[in-house]
Amino acid sequence: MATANISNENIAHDVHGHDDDHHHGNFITTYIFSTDHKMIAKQYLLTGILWAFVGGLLSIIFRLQLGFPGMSLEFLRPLLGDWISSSGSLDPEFYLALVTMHGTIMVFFVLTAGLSGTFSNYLIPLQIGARDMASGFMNMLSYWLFFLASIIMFISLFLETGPAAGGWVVYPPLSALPQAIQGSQAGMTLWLVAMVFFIASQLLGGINYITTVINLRTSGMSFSKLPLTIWAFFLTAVIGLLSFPVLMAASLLLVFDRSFGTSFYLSEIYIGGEALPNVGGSPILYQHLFWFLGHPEVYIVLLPALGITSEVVATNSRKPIFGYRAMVGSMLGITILSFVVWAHHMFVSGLNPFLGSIFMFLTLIIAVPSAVKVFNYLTTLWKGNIVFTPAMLFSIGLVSVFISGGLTGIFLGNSAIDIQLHDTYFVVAHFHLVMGSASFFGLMAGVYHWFPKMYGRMMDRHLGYVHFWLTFVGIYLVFFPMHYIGIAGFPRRYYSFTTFDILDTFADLNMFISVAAILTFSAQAIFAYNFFYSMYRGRLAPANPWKSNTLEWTTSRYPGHGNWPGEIPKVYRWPYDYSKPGAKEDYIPQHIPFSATPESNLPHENEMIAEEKAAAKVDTTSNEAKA
Ligand code: HEM
Ligand SMILES: [Cu+2]
Repeated sequence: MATANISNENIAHDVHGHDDDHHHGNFITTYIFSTDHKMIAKQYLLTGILWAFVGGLLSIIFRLQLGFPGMSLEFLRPLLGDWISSSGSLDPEFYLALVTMHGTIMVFFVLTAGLSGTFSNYLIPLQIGARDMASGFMNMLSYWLFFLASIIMFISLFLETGPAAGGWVVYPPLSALPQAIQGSQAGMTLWLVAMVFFIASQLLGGINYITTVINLRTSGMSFSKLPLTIWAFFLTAVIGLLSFPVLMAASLLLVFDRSFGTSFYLSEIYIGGEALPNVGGSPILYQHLFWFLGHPEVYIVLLPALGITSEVVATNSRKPIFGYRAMVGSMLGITILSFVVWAHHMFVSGLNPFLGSIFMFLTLIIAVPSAVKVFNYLTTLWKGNIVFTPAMLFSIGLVSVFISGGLTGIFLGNSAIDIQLHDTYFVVAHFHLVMGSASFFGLMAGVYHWFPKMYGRMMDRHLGYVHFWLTFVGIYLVFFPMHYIGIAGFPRRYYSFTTFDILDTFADLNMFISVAAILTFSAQAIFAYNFFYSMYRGRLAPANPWKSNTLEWTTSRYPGHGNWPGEIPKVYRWPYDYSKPGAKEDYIPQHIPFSATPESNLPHENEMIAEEKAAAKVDTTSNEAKA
């Protein structure tokens, strides 16, 4: 295999006219400092899976505390040492640190890097017909900056004072005052430094994705023929490029406040009876800066998952995606709107109620493009000749959790209602369904769908089914009850609720949630086994196992660096030519010229707008003449 790679590579390079000389195919340049987008994608995927395991484990630890408040956690002492107090319960400060690390790792390292990093890297060049990203070197740098960031964050777990404890949003003044709590000391500095590296990585990656999509599309691959995955990755990169720098600035200013005596976020503040010299800053400024990334971030996480779902649903319904233009339009709408709703996270920050009503209005408009997408998924499924692959189940599961979690967004978006629900478990339920679970399902759909391309082998579909059903049922069991305890007033981020009589009523439900969480987490072992076993022992994958139209399935089983050994295929049609009336097969890949399928060259009804229809008519007649 290694030799095949090298020869492919040489051919590719001759055709391509690369002048770089760094692919000698040795271990380091092939597997570690690789500039091949496919290898970088696999690095992102494996690192993402690793952090998903760590992040999940952290949540299991704090769920134990919440579900079984009286239980002795002594058995965790080998893992947690002094974070288990002498009474056998979890150290309260460490509880908050666990929540913080869980959120940060899951949002940034698993769902941003692991999901978007993997599939943007893997699919952009392969689906648009390019040999690699615009800059392979920057791409490699992007992965390694991410890796460095994640290691810095991880190391903070081993500090004597523990990792950052301030929630994934690390609001000042708590985060700005090292003397406030243990979790504001070195751990907070490492958190901020890690985020700066992570954002640098995201910016390098994003610039590459955008440049590649704009400049390196193969002949015929117009924007209107782009697979929806690529549209999603492209717009995700745009969102990231415009919003991440704001968090980078916010983090740097916070470092200044903490370490260099500035007062960006602090003013007139007393700690332990002592008046601090800070004047003129505002912690609310930080909230604005944070949520200017924080809200778009939820779409940075979600859009790629929605793109993957479009691809998987169309392929496995054997139908053209319904409303391609509406899908692109709604993603554009989401992209733009995601920048103007950030203050819906700040309804209780003392925001002027008039401003609140404007943000409420803008927030509720986002429901429109979201609903358009849901409608189009369902209409694509409607009367489809559905093939229930594991990827398809996870995609349908995504649509389900996206609806369930999206609906509660409409409640929260109303500023008057949000005042009751803010910082309760209702919010936790909302975002875990709509962001956490939906994106996780998108990640899984992507892995099951593209595994055969990435590793040349098939995953076991029966294990995939078991994995899906346990996860799907498990996720609802975990997050659905949270709505109820949230409406009843159960606050988020409380370490112990048993000291308040009123909260005692939730003990049973909390135990239920914890048990469900442990089972759902354990079920992921089935996936891990299937993934790693299939990588080496899975059935060899056929060239195009799902009979899909997109270009990645036209490459060889182990495409070398450069993707296509000879010329890059040209593109003639959009990616959703499934079940065309008159066609011999129920799919016609994008690189098949119209002249090869004259019997079926009339467009699907909803495929083209008027002038394109006219052009297509001319096209088909001339093709027919040729044929
Ligand atoms: C119909 C669309 C949506 C609306 C109207 C909406 C509205 C809201 C509102 C108002 C809040 C603040 C609640 C509070 O803090 O009290 C919120 C929180 C949140 N939403 Fe949404 N949302 C929507 C969709 C989404 C999507 C698609 C995602 C993820 C991809 C998402 C992720 C989150 C997250 C992560 C939080 C909580 C952040 C935190 O406090 O730590 N939301 N949502
Ligand atoms: Cu938001």
